Amino acid sequence: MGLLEGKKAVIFGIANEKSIAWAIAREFREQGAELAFTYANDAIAKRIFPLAESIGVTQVIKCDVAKDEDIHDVFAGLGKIWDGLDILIHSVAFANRDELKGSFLNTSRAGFALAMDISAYSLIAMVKEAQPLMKVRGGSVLAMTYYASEKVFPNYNVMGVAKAALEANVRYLAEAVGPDSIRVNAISAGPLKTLAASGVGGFHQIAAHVEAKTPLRTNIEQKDVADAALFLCSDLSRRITGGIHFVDSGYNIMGM
Ligand code: NAD
Ligand code: 0WE
Repeated sequence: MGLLEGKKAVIFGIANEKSIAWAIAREFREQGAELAFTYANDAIAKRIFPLAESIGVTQVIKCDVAKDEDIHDVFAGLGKIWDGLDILIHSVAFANRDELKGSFLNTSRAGFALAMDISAYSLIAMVKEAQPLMKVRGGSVLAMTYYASEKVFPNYNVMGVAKAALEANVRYLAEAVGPDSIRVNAISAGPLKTLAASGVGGFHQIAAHVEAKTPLRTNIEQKDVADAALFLCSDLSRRITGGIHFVDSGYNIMGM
């Protein structure tokens, strides 16, 4: 029997077959969960529908997380077909490309607001709409973060500030929905070559650095994150909430 047998999960953030959220989706399906996907825009639709079909997922809903009404409609729709919701995966981040290079001093007011809105605020909006459905049986919310929230990484810039806000959101939300037996956690993943990491100047150098300097001397894979996500969204982690859990080959423990 799968660890997620009988559970219903909604997953935000699949763009293609390299997405962290796609690895999580496959793993959750193998473990018996019933899934719904959301996607940002029409450009992604042509990729996500075949992926969904390949693992028997029929609920695929358009949702721009910058829009309250889109988020509302996702959960209103799921409430009509599902008797409660057990799992919510937030695997979404965005900053304008020109904010992710050069000096942090050049961060614009609009660029700051956009990165915070899509990458951090959206978690609050989702949990607010999910709460009525999730409190039926209790549930687990999981977001994706990066260590550049805590330490300065070149070029990550405004995204580092947005991830710091996302991690604080995890703690505040965990307290806010804990009485409904809803848990909220984040995984802080090591660098992965996904769409969101493509075009990042020097990604190869970052990966080489991790391989040379981490305690485990290896980069992570999407499956490593999916396995940790399975634990954090299953009943095995029933008393774990509000935490940031590293899946990074141990990178975060190093000083020099
Ligand atoms: P990805 O590009 O596959 O996923 C990012 C997703 O965000 C995409 O599906 C994109 O459509 C979605 N998105 C962006 N703007 C949106 C909007 N307005 N509305 C709805 N969706 C929107 O890349 P990924 O690496 O799988 O990223 C997933 C998460 O993991 C992100 O939060 C990212 O910050 C985090 N993360 C990534 C890495 C890495 O190195 N790749 C490391 C740690 C954490
Ligand atoms: O969280 C991320 C990706 C965040 C991201 C990436 C992009 C690129 C394309 C957010 N918005 C955009 N907008 C775009 O237009 N990661 C952890 C991967 C990542 O992104 C970096 C990294 C790493 C690692 C950006 C700069 C430096 C390193």
